[in-house]
Amino acid sequence: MKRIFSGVQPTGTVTLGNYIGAFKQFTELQHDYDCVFCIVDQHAITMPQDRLALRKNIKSLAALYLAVGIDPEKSILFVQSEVPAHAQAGWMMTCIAHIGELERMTQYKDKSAGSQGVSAGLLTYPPLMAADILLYQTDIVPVGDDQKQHLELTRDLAERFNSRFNDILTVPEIRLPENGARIMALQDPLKKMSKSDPNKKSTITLLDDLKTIEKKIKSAVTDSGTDVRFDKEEKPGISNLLTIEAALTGQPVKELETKYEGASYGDFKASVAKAVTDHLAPIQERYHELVESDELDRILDEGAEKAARIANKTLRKMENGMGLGRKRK
Ligand code: ATP
Ligand code: LTN
Repeated sequence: MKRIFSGVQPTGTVTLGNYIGAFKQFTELQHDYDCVFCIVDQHAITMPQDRLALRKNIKSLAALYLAVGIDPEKSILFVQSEVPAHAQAGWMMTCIAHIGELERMTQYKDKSAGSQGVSAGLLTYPPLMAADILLYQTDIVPVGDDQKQHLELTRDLAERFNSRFNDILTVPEIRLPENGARIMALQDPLKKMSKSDPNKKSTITLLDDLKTIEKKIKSAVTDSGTDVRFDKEEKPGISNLLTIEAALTGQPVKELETKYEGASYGDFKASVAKAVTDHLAPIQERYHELVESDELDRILDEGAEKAARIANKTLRKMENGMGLGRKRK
């Protein structure tokens, strides 16, 4: 079976954007691929984090992976810092990456803009992400659209490593969702919905209570027109809501446009809100059963062991290829 790897940062509660762009794909893919999913806490510390909040977010994210339907019998789920091979391989990839190509990453530019004392880790984040992926000889990486540039760099680094040190690493492909690769902020549909957005009215999190979700959708920014039609240029807000409903119900956008012919924005928003709350209610129920359970710790312990077994094999080959340490039998 081909291998899938993906990671999500424990930087706050998972948003509907993360769900549609990433988690939903994960649950669909796990039936046909050998899947490895990671809670990338070492990526989270590239920005300042409160230690207790980070600990809480790690557990919460693990419970959400399971609540949305990741099956630990089928997929490996683990915490990045619990498998040291990531930091080790991350350093090797950092040493073959060029500063210029890292400075060109838009996520780095966005996150460092205007801040003082930007961590060096924010710049060297993409080689660590490359290591995450390459350690598992990954074939496919399902992510949202914002990770495209990091994936292209991962491919370049893998090819560079292979041409300098032997063909050791699999060069991975990106996989974007057909619908919803970039869910936009509710209060500013020209900006992506993001976990760390300070405007909480812009994001729907998977754990928002259902009444709050309804209110947020009802107050989402739209436009001065009256027709419910998909048009990203003229109607980014309406198009975003149509994308959300289509992704969650599986109904094509075209069909939704027909369904809403003649409907008011108010009716349309109420119906989108219902699609979202119907979808999230059972996920929230499972989450609350899991988050404080011993089962969660057991799954993560086992996940880290299984992940380390795969990762260490590649790590040894990489060290051998580069000439690190003494050759071991
Ligand atoms: P942060 O705000 O801390 O940067 P984030 O919301 O961008 O966080 P990540 O942990 O960086 O979330 O991303 C997890 C996954 O969700 C990635 O695959 C990413 O591409 C995807 N993703 C993030 N935001 C969106 C979005 N608005 N629409 C679709 N997919 C998204
Ligand atoms: N950079 C990603 C998180 C991430 C990731 C990965 C995604 C870290 N390592 C490996 C896919 C594969 C982000 O910010 N969403």
